[in-house]
Amino acid sequence: MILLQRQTESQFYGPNLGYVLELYERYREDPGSVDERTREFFKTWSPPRAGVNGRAASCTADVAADVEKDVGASKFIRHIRDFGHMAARLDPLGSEPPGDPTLDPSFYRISEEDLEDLPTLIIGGPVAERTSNAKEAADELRRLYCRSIGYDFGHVHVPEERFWLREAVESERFGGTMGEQEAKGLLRRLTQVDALEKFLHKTFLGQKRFSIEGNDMVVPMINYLVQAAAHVGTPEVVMGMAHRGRLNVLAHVLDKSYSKIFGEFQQPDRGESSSAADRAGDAWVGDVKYHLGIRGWHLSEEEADREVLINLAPNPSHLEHVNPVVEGMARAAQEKRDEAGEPRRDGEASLPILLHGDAAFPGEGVSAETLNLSRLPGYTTGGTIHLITNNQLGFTTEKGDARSTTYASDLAKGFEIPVVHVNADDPEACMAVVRMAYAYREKFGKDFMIDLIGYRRFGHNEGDEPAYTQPKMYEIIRDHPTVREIWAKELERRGVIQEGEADRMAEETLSKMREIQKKPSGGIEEEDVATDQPHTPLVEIPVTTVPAERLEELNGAMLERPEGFTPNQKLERLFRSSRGELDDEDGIDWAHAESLAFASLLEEGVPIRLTGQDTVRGTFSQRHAALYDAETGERYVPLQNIPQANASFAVYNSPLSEIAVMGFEYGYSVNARDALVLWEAQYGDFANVGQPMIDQFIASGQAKWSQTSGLVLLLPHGYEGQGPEHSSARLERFLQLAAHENIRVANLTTAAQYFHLLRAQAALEDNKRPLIIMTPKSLLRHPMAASKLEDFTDSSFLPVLDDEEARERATSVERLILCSGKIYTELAGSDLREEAVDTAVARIELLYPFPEERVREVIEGYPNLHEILWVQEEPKNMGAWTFVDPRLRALTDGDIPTRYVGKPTRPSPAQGSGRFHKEEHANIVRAAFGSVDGDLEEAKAAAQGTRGRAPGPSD
Ligand SMILES: Cc1ncc(C[n+]2csc(CCOP(=O)(O)OP(=O)(O)O)c2C)c(N)n1
Repeated sequence: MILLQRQTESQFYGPNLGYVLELYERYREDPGSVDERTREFFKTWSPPRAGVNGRAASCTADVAADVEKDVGASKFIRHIRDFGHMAARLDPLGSEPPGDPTLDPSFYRISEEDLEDLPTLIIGGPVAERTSNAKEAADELRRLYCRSIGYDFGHVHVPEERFWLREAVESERFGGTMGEQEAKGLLRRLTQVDALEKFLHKTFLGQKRFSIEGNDMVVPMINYLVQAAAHVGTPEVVMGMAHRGRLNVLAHVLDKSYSKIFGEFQQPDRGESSSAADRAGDAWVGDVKYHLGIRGWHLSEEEADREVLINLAPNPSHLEHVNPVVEGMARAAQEKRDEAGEPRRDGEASLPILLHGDAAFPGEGVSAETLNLSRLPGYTTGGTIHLITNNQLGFTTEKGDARSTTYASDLAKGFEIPVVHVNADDPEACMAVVRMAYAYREKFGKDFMIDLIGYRRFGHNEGDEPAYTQPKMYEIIRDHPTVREIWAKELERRGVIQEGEADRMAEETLSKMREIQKKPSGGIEEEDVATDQPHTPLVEIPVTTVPAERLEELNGAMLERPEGFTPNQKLERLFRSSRGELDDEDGIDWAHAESLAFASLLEEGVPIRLTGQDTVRGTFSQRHAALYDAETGERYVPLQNIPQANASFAVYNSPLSEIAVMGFEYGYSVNARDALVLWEAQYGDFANVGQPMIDQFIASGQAKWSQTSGLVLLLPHGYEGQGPEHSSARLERFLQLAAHENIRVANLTTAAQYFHLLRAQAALEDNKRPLIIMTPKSLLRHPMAASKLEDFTDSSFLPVLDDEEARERATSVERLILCSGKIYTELAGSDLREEAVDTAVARIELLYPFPEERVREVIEGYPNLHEILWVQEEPKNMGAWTFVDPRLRALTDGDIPTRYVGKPTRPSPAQGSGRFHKEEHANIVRAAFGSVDGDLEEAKAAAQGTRGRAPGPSD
């Protein structure tokens, strides 16, 4: 209302006038609907009576009718701008747009003649300048907003952006008639796109290619984006897409040669499965050709020396799941990490482009999670260009069954992403839209969504008969001309090309393909299928000790606070007492060890990125990677400020997501090979919300695509009576996925082991592997898990920890308990252990790759063994039992019986009742140290005793 008070009547014009009139109308209908000050203002204000020649006439007796017209006209104009897309002709197959009654002036009881009487001032913007009355202006707006482009911006709340978008549309800055050269170039490109599909269709009959036909404009639109990126010197375009149109994108965006593409069709077995099988045993299993990634270079047309790398991410069949991975890759390319502090981000250093399916985008939750990352400081990539390849069908499913929204793109509106729907049969419109999208990203550094509405010429794949399910639609498609034909006709009409020229162009393109096909093909070239060493063996665990003086210095630096910083007193006291001295008798605890590992790596020039839910503080209040000034709230991150650091340290609380954030970190780790990238789950079991990322990328990315990652997953795991959730990080799942040294899986028991394993992970170079660590909860502060300074300075990571005490009396040991993780502290801390002089307790800290030799050494170190027990806290069908059992048997040739002590098989990982949990664990420990013959009975009885009981309260 300040606006109203400050301005006199004569100052209201254009959108302001419209706004005031609308408000005035509301006031007249219901004075209570406007605020007090506005009411006061309207008591003495009269709406202007507009004449064609501009200035308002003063209010007269017919003011009410005039006001109604003025307000109606103003509303009508606003609705064209906001809802014109409802009347736009967006469907190439000619279906009627839904329309909207508010797009007709009669809805406001005004006629076209009334509009002629009104000035353009009421419209405002560039259209007002080139028209002479409201009728002309409204016609112009209908031309802009209701033809083959639907601008859907009403949800954008930032005024500056909204005005920019409106101005862009109405000035036609990105549209207008295309110049001859560009128009011809576009015809050439569409001819190539069309010819490739037709050629593959005829030549390789029946082979799947997921043709792009019906959405051919995808290719020139992406071409434009790549060219625009090259123009401003963006070094990398990172793209994610699914199967649809991928071959065409490979050929005409990434310049993959026709001969290679044809070669793969000719030798599908070679292209799609294990071309590298000879070298890599049967580890490198490959992937189908429409999933493979590729990296290609594109030269800027204007400046030949400007190259842009186009990085098309490989993707699994799991639609939309590559989205966060691409975002992570793009972010990695945007950050400079070679100096201390936070990484420095340059949003122009990469351009992410995501292609979506019209069924998959609204349907798959990962789409929403990825959009939610777009403006978060730890995840933003300065704007992603999204393009829905909307063919109006998802396999056989129509939109009414596929989504609860009007448009396939509506999800984006919740994130205030501007949306433009465009008819894929109008090439000029499509190019205008993509230009606007790029310019918007440049200007605001935010996402933009293009909903490219086309159709699908064939079935879901080329073997499918679409007429079974969509007979009417396919009747139309059968006779529908291709966009190439439509554009060629238009250019003929404009006189840009001669009659017959387009046909000749098509014939030449096809015959070139025939020529290439006739030449003997080399088939697949090596770099297409394997960009990395597919099967580099793991290195030996390196030496990762750090001298005490260095650790002392780093520790001291981490305890420094900037001048004037007021720490939280309680936390500071805690820090000083527990982290002050490295060699005090309590030892170094888990989180402290982690900070020392990070500090030492930063000193060695290894950048670190650590994210997860509440990770900055740590779920268990253990980490405190950032400190907050008690008076100002200002944040201080010691690891970003230690003078020894030679690389960046990034730590972010993630949004409440698993799948998108895990995918993001995977992508980041793939593209930031210099960095140690860690994702932490709040509790390990929540990681299964991101299971597709684990299955499809982390565990198998290397086998399918030679994509290597050194991502670390930190998964809190351990049975502490907290209920079925919050206990298990599903260790068994990772062990089941483990093969050909694809990942490393650890279940650690000491702070020093954690320190060394983090450092060992950072040391991986060409042989990167994801590392899965079961991290502790109660062990974070458990005295048995704390380590002495010499464990950091003199020892490296040990895959197996033998029982040092029992080793002294090795010949008297008859029973070897093997275990992993937290149950060790229960076994080793038990009074029963003292008495069990015939028993040794050893820990397997690295479960995969299984440290066979070390385990053998431990077993052979006890020459009088009668039996080996595997003791675990997880139910029998979970944890590591089924993984270690055959391996132990193989190691001992069955000479020493191996037995299981623990819970029976169960459908749910943990007890609901804390009390029963305690009892059961006590029984497991008793059974483990029980007599050699009767050991299991007690555990069994304990387990049976709890079976069937009602679980206790849980969250
Ligand atoms: C996560 C997931 N669920 C199901 C499928 C099976 N599937 C493959 S394609 C497809 C339809 C996709 O439709 P749309 O998103 O419109 O893309 P289009 O194939 O039409 O381009 C389905 C359901 C899949 N690949 N991924």
